[in-house]
Amino acid sequence: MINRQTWRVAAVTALLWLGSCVHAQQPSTATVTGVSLAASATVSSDANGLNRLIIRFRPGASASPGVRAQSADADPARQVQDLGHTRRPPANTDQPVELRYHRSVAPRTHVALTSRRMTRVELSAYARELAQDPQVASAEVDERVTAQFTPNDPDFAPRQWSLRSVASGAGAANFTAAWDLATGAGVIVAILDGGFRPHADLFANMLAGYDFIGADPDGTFTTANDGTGRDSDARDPGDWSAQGDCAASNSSWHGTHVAGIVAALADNNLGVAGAAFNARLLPVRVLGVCGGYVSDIAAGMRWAAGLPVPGIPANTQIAKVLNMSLGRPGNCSPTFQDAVTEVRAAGSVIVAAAGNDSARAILQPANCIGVIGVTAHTIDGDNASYANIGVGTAISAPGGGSGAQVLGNGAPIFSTSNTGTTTPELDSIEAKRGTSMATAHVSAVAALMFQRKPAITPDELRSRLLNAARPHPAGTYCANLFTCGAGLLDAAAAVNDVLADTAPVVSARHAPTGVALRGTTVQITGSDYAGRLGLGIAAVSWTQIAGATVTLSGANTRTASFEVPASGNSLVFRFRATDVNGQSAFVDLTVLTNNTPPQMAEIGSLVVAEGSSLSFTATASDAQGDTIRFDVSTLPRGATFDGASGNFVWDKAGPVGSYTIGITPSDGLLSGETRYVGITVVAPGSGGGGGGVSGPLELGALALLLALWSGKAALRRQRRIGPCDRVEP
Ligand SMILES: [Ca+2]
Ligand SMILES: [Ca+2]
Ligand SMILES: [Ca+2]
Repeated sequence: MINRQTWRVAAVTALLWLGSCVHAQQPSTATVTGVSLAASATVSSDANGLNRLIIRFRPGASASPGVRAQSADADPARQVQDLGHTRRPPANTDQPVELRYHRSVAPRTHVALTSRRMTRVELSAYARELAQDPQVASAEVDERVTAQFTPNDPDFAPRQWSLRSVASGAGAANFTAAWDLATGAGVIVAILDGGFRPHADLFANMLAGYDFIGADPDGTFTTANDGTGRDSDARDPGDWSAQGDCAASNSSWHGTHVAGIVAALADNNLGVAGAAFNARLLPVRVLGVCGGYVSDIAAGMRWAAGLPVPGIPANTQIAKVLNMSLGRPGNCSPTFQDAVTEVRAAGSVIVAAAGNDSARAILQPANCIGVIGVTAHTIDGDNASYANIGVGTAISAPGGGSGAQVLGNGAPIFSTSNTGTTTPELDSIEAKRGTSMATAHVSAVAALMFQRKPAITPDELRSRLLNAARPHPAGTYCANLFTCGAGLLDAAAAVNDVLADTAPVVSARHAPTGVALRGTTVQITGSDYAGRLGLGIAAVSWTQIAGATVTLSGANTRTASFEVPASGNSLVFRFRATDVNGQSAFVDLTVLTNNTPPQMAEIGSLVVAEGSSLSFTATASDAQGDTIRFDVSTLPRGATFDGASGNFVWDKAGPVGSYTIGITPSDGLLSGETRYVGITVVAPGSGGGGGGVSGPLELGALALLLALWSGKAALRRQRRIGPCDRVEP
C-alpha cells in the first residue's frame, strides 16, 4: 500500500515536472499543491494581462504588400510588425498597440507579443481581428498550459473514468482539465435526497442541512424512518423496506452516494475524488422509505435556495445548485413548477434526473420548465440502456452501465456509501448506475461554473453548459435524436465557456405560460446577448424541430408566434442567435399542449406449453391521437418485442416457469401506466393448451397476485417520488 502511494506521488511529480518546462514552476513546490498552484497561476497571469499571440501566416505571405515570397524565408520580424500596423485591436484604438516578433514555432508560425498587456477578452478580440487579414491563416492567444491535477485518491485512477478526459472513454466528462480552472470552491450544492452518512471521505465538505420528511398521513414516521418529523438532523437512518408500499429492498445510501459524486474529498489518499471537490454540500433530506412526498421535496427546494418555509429556520447557507436525483412519471406538478420558478428567480439552478425506466418520456421535476433535465450515458458515450429520454432533456452525463446501442463493459459510477443493509454500519465505496449519478456530475459542473462567475444567472449557466456539450458520438443511440438534449457533458469546455465568454448567451420563453390550448396563438420569445467581445448579435432565428408542423410568423425576429394545432402533444422550437463573428448558440423551447398519457389495454395472464410459440400485441389509446410507443421490461430470454407495433413474439417458450413482463405505453412525452403480463410456461401435455393461449381465469391466483402488484406499483407512483439509481448487483 505504501509502495503504491509512493509510486503515485512520484508519478504526479513527474507530470508536474514536465509541466514546469512550460510554465516554469519549481517541481518541489508544485508536487503537493498542484491544483491550487495551477489555478492561481492562471488567475494571476490574467490579472496582469496577456500579451502573447501565435500567428500562422499563409503560404506566400510576404512582409510587404505586392512582394510575393516564394518560400518561407520572409523575414518574420518584419512580417509580424507589418501585420501589427495594418490590423489594430478593435477596441481602445486610442491606446496604440505594436506587434513584435518573439520567436518561431514553425517556418510560417510565429509567437508575437503585443506592446501592451490586454485582458483575455481584448486579446481574443485582437486575435480574431488578425485572423481576418488575408495573409494570416490563423491567430490565437498563446495560452498557458498547466499540468493537469491528478488526485491521489486510490479509487480515482482505476475506477473514476467519468471524471477523466475522453482518453478514458468517449463518455468521460473531462473534469481533470477543468480542475486547473475551478474546483467548486465557495459554492454550495444542495443534495435533495435521502440524507447523508458522515463518511470519512465526505464529511468535511458537509454543511448542516435539514430533514424535511414529515409524518405520514396516519401519524407514523414510516417514510421518515427516524422516529421524528421535520428537524435539523439530515442524517440518513437507512431506507430499507419490507414488501409493502414498494418492493422490498436494502438501504440504498443514495444521498451519500450522490453527494460523494459531487464533492467527496479529493487528494486525501482515501476513497474517491468528488467532481467539484472543493464545493460544500447542503444535505436536504426529502426521501425516506419508499421515496418521499412532492410537498416535502418542494419545501426542501425552497429552503435550500434561501426562500422562507413556514416553521423552518431560515437557511443562510444558500445553495446555488440544487441536485435532484429523484423523480416520478407525469407532467410537472404545479407545486414543483412553482418551486422551480421561485428558486430560479432567486438565482439558483436546479438539476434533475430523467429517470431509469428506459422510457421515452422523462420524469418530473426534470420535465419542469427551467430545470436542467439529465439523461445518462455509458463510458462509451452511448445512452444508457435504463435511461429515460424525451422532450425536456437538456443534456446527458455519465451514469454508467450498458448502452442502448453499444453494449460496452457496463462500467458503473463509484462513490461514497455504507455497508449496512438496514441501519448504518461502515463507510464504503460502492458502484451504482443511473440518471441519479449522471445528475450529480452536471451539478458538479454547475458548481465549477458558479465559482468562476458567481453572478451567472440560471439562464446563462444553462446556455453555456449546453453550448459546451460535446455532440452525441456517431453510432450511438442519441446521435440523431433531439430528445437526448444538447450532447455529452464536458466540464472543461463549460468552465472555459464561462471564462472566454465569447459564445452568445440565449434563453427562450413562451406566452401565455403553461399548457398551450389548441386553436390559440402562442408567442415564443428568444433573449440573447453577445459575449463580452461586445460586437453584437448579427442574426436570430426560430425554427421548429419537433411536433405537428405549424406556421411560424416572425421566424427571423426575437418574437415569433404560431397557432396551436389540433393534434400532437408537444412542439419544440429552436432559437438561435449568431454574433458578428459567426459564433452562435441555440436553445430549444418546448411548448406543451394539453395532453394525457396513453392507456394500455390489459392483457392479463397467458399460459403456453414449453417449446411452443406465444405471441400477442399490446394496444393502447391516446386521447390526443399521439403516436404510441411501448417500452418493455424483463423480456424472457429468446422473446422479442417491437416497441412501435407492440408485437410480442416468443418462438420457443421456455424453460418451464413463471415470467412477468412489464409494458409501458408512451406518447413521447408522457408514459401511461405499466401493464404487467404474466406468462406461465408449462410442460407439454400438462394442460397448457398445446401452444395455445389460455384465458386469464385459468390462472386465477396468478392473475390476482399480478393485479395486487400492479395496484401497489400504481399506488407508489401516485404518492411517492423515488431515487433515480440502480444499485450494482
Ligand atoms: Ca426527522
Ligand atoms: Ca477522497
Ligand atoms: Ca397524449
